[in-house]
Amino acid sequence: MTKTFSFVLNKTDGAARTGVMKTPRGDIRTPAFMPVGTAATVKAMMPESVRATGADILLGNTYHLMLRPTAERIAALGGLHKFMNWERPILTDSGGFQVMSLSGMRKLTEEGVVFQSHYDGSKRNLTPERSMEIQKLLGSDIVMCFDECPALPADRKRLEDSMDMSMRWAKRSRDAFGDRPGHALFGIQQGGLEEDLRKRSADALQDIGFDGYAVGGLAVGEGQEAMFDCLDFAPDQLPVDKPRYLMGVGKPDDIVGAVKRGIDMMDCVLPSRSGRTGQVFTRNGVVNIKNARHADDPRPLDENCACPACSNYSRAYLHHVFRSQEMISGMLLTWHNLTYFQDIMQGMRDAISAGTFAAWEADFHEGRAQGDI
Ligand code: PRF
Ligand code: ZN
Repeated sequence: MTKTFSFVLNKTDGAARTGVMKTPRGDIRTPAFMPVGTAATVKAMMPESVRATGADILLGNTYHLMLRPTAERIAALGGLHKFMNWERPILTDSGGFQVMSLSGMRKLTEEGVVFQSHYDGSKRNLTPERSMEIQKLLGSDIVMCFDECPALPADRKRLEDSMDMSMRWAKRSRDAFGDRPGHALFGIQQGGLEEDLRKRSADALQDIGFDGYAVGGLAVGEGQEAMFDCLDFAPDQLPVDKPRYLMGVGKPDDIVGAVKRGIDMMDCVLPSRSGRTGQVFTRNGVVNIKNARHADDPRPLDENCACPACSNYSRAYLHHVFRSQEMISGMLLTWHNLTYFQDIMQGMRDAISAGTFAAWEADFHEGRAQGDI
């Protein structure tokens, strides 16, 4: 097993890429989808079940874990992997994005951000240096720089100032991270939808030097078309030989469109969160299991899915347990959704390897209903 972090690009097909990130905790096949395990759990799933869906890596959150149970407590208990019983790689987000979307009162300065915990209202502080310290205490394999992500639309001056500050924070993150063999530090590109700002950000990050590069600041209100327009140039501004991570994306068609444009990894709460709200993603479109028309339906959710929900239960049963608010509902639907997302990733990896990505993509879009099925 490797002692350092590395990325091997195996094959490209158009702009789409397939390869593998090697880490001391195991390989991550790309394109990769990372299930979100915010509070040291992928909600409703045992870690071995998450693995069974095909996940090579999970995402954890600095923001939530620093507040509860605290990074120091997790470190004292042997680190996040041991704490949550997931021995494979973990990527942690750096906290700034979650502060902006979740915390109460917050104040942003050059130094960092002061905010109120959304759990108990207590006053907290996060800086690039503290974020690096927390992610080290957690034992994260892929550490994210501390950045600021403005919501879109935003005016150009705001995007530019924010991007410049994120680049200064990227340098401070790099300096604070130091040299940690086997652990990777990823920079985060910002700059909204502006091509020249994205380019300046990409160049600033490459001057500092990172093990991988994220495209941040997308999927924040701009819509799919604008996001794809940005992804038509943003990944190309980043190094070819390093992984590219699109943060917080997305729906199945967002993921496919991002991979088509040269993205290697993504994360999103959608498959797990939707599993708990009864929204099911399938090859044919979205199924809302709470809909009364499933009440007598003996068919599985998706005949082509090998997950436990589809192998062993009818839509009628899944409808019943959802309506009855039984815990197995969230468990089965999350398992299905995560399986479907991982099946898409495997399909894309295979197609890129075979040089048939365009045909795979056409097949993916064919017959998908826009509304509920
Ligand atoms: N920065 C960080 N985390 C993020 C984002 C970002 O821009 C996004 C944007 N979609 C999701 N998560 N640090
Ligand atoms: Zn299934």
